This record gives sequence, C-alpha cells and structure tokens, in this order.
Amino acid sequence: MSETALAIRSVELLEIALPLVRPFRTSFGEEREKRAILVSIVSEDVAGWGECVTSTEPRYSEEWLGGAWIALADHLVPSLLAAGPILEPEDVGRRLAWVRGHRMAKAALEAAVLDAWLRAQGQSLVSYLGGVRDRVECGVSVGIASSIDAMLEEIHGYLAKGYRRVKLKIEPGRDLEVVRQVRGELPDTPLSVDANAAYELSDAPLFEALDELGLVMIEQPLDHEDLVEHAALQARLRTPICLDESIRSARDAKAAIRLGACRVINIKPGRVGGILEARRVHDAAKRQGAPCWIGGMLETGVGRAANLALAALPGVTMPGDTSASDRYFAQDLTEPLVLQPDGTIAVPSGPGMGVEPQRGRLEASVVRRRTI
Ligand code: OSB
Ligand code: MG
Repeated sequence: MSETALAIRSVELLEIALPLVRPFRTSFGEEREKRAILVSIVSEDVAGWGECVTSTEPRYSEEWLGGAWIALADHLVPSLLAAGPILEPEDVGRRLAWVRGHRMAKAALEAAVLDAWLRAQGQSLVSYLGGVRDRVECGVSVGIASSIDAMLEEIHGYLAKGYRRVKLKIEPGRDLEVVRQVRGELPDTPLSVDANAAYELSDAPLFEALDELGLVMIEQPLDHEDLVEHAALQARLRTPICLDESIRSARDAKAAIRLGACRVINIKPGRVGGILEARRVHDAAKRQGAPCWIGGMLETGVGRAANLALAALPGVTMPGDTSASDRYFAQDLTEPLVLQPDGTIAVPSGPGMGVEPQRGRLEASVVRRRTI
C-alpha cells in the first residue's frame, strides 16, 4: 500500500474558536463556543489536516485541550518526526504507541498524516477505509434545553430538515418526564437518550420506565469505567444499551459486547485513538453482530468529514451524530457539509478527507498557533 513515503517538513498546531449556533448542554456542562486544535502537516507537495476533539475541560474524558496541546507539542509530534518518512499510515500508531492514553491527541495527528498521505496518492479516505456507500444517514443530538417547549421546537426544526433519528441528552431530574412528553408528541420518530454516564445502577427503575417508550437505544447510562454494571442493567432492559465513553479501543468493544454490557457501539475516532482504531472497533462490532454508528464531538468540517467516511463502513447500520455544518455553526471552517432532504449527507469523495479549512475563515478563528 506504500507507493509513497511521506516526508514531513513541519507540523503546525492551531487552536481555533468558533461560535456555536446554540449552546450545547449535557449532563456534564454547557458549551457555547467550539474550541479545537487543528493539526496541519506540511510535506514536500501536500498538506494534511486533522482535528483534535478535546473539550476545554476534562469532563467527557480525562483529556482536555490544554493537555492535548502539550502532549502533541512535547511528545507526539517529536516522536512522529524523529523516525523519518512515513511509509504507511499504520506507522503513526506504532510511533506513538509508547505514549499511554492521550487518544484524542494521537487521533488528530494520525488524521492529519492520513489526509496528507492519501492526498499524495490521490485516494479518498472513504475508499481507503473500505466504505460501501456514498451517502450516510444522519441523526441529531439535542442538548438539554431550558424548557420542554424550547426542546420540542428545536426537534421539530431538525425533523423538518430530514434528520432520521433524534437523540435526547438526559440528566438526573430531567429525564423520564421530558422523554415521555417528546415521545407523546412524536410517537413514530426514532428516539434515543444519552446520559453521559450520569446515573447509578440503583437508578435501574428509571431505565425500566424508559424501556417502555420504544427507544432505539440508551447511550452510556452508567459510569464510564464500569462494564459489569452496564451488563447488569442491560439484562433488565429490552432497549439496547449503547456505549460511548466506556469504549476506548477495539479491545474494550470486544469485552463490552462479550460481557453483554451493550448491544450497540458508538464509534468516535478521537475517543479510540484514531481513524484506524475506529475501523478496528467497527470490525470487532461487526464480527460479533453488534450494530454500530458514528458519534460526534461537535467537530468542525475537518473532523466531521472523517466521521462521514467511517459512517460509510458496512457494519455501520444506524444513523450517526454526523449532523450537517449548520446544526453547529453559522459558518463552518470547511465548505459546509449539507443534509439532503432524505436525511443523508454525501460522503466527501475527494483525495484525503475531501475537505480542507478555508484560509480566510481559518485565520479569523485562530487564537493560538505553534510550529514544530
Ligand atoms: O456524548 O455523544 C456525546 C458532544 C460532545 C461530547 C459528547 C457527546 C456529544 C454529542 C453531540 O452528543 C454529537 C455531535 O453532534 O457532534
Ligand atoms: Mg454520548
């Protein structure tokens, strides 16, 4: 697969800030602005881009933007560069394997290398990964709202645009009643809930009540480090449990499915350390007969394009949180990714990720940069 060795001249880190069209609230806090690190690889004749999905605070996982910046600048980028030209994308994971954790930071660097390497060969990410479709079904993740009316209005707007599945964020105190009301209003809409690990096994009666509402799945109800309790809860429910935070690798996915801790897997390349590991999670889920789908971290078009390519894999059988640019931003960094009226988005088919940041928009959103 390695016709081209990729000689990296330099790596640039750019921190960007982009306003969100509406605040996004989950059980662990609210985001009003998107902050991200973009990693840019410069080689002889091609550039490559990757997006790091860390939030500004270590709430979703132990990684956060400030830490990822240092991990990239002090350890990951120097280790990548020290070993010379890259012969194949798997080299990235091998060179960074000595660093424990820091998956989101590693994923961003791997994405940038993959983008550059594939551009040099004129191949799209979706074809390199083995994607089997040119458009993918999209759902939408709805933050916790101030009132049920505000939430319903937001949801009706998304359904009018064509989204095929609606995911409601829940937290203790804003759960059963909200979901019941939404279900009452929308009896036929594929609905799911995402608790972001906010509950205990002693809350099982709440989940048994949710089990009556015909949800597509219940995402990450319990602690991110507890597969055994998820298995105990899953045994009491008909609704599939989907794990997000708990799955950090293909190894985790295998264990979770085998233990019965979940029946569905949410795949996010940042959370599992890269696009290639994300494909291995997909392969493990497919082999064990568990449906999977591609999640999101409010990415700009740079990260979202890679998520769309992953969503084209054959074992991805449920709509993802791969929503359109306008669900997040008035103006994305890339050309906008657009939802079609049938609720799908076209998978970018150009070389590499198939998108790139537009210079003017990028420059207007950069708050910090460093070249290594
Ligand atoms: O739990 O899936 C999650 C966003 C940030 C962090 C965690 C999650 C989410 C989402 C939104 O649910 C997904 C998206 O639209 O990108
Ligand atoms: Mg989630």
